[in-house]
Amino acid sequence: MSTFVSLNPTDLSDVVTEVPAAKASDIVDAARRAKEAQKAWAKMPAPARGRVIANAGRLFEKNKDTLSRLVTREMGKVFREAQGDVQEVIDTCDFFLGEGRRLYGQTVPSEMPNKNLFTFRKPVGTTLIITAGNFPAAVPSWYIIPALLTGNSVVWKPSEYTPAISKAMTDIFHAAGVPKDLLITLIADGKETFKGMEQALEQGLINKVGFTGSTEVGRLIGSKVGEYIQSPLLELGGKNPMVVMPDANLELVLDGATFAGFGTAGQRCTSLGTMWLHEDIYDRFLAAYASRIENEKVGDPMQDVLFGPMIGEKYADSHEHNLKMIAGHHQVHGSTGVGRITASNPRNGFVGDPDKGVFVHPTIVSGIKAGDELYYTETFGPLVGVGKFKTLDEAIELSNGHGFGLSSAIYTSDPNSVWLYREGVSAGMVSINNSTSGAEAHLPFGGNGNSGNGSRQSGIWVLDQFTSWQSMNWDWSGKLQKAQIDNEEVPHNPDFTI
Ligand code: UN1
Repeated sequence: MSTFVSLNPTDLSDVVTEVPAAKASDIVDAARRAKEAQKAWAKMPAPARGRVIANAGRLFEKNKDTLSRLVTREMGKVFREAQGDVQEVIDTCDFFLGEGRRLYGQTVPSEMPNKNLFTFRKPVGTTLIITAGNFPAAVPSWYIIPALLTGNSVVWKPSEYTPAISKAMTDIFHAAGVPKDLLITLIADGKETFKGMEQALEQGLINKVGFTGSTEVGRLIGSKVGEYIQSPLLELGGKNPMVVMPDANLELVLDGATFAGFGTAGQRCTSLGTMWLHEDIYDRFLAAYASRIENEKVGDPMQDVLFGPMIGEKYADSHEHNLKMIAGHHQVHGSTGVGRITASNPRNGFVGDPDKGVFVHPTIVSGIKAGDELYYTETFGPLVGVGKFKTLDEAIELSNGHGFGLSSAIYTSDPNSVWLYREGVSAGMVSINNSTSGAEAHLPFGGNGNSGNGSRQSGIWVLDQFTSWQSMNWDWSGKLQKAQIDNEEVPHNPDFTI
């Protein structure tokens, strides 16, 4: 039997867990069981489902410290961020436990007497949720919690890099009262997952696919799901811009760009892609940013560091590959080397032993221009581009021209720039004087263009992903009243003038 072994990326000799690798047929079986389990769950009153979500929230709170430690151990983000990852699960439970008592439909007036119109939300059915390793707790919860609350079942395929975290999460949901077959978690590779998804769709076992990951895979999933007349929930890549106007508070920008670019080792879909600095502050800010990043601590994620290891070897390899996009007209800043941090390619002030884990140098690449490969490629690692602009119009064009549209930020003290940027930028999310990353759990989360198909997660907006509207009309007049045809005209004088 083949298995997945997950290793601690801070210390590769620490085996976190080993789990069986699921096959396509396991995914189909799971979807069949989940479809069966959904029937009774959908009949349960929504407020009762809300109570189950409340139980889950309490259990996540009780287990926050243990789960956060596991997040740091298995995935490598610094402990403070791991706590944030788990807190976002709790926040999502807080939001949706009350939704069980709302899930509002509408009463709508009819054009006929003695007739009433209504709308109801109906669960879509069985969902297949495929998530990435960078937010192993928060992002899955953005799918699982609203999907369950609205009466659906879930087959969850988490990242192969975080099986222990996803098992712990699943156990918590089950302990909270979620029936076993209503949430089934399987670890499979991409190929088997895709095959399983296709077969489950073919057999009518799945009604919604949710996917967080690369644009490339999102495109494959989107086209396949489209063949079955379904629209997936897609949360894909980003090349998130941060525009700095000359009137910005540069101390604030420094903090924002440090966290946005290098928090989670740049492995957030909301991580900073390219900073666009107004020409008047370009040299000054670039020097300050380079020196800040040079002096930040990198290393053991349980210590006080800016960032820890990459999620795993694959992510470090892809970072090294991305470094090849650095061209002759670029300059490199931010560390004592580029690529892997090792004893022979050291980082000043590294915390811990770099040779034990998967660590890479932070890299700032200045001189970015619109035509560069680095301008339009998502890098998903501690690599930040810096470029220059003259006018706000130009900054807006640079913010949009790569075709992604997830997160964006502008730093300015001028409200006119704020409103013009908000209107002009194509991203689904805009931060004003704040990092591109760190979205709150109850605002719509998602992107446009290469970042997504316009679907949104979180808050009330995700309800439209996991429910479909059913309209009902009830004619109690005792006769057939034909809409648009049998309507009474109110007598009036069309020629009247005063
Ligand atoms: C992701 O990287 O897929 O806004 C999600 C943020 C986090 C979520 C990131 N709350 O940075």
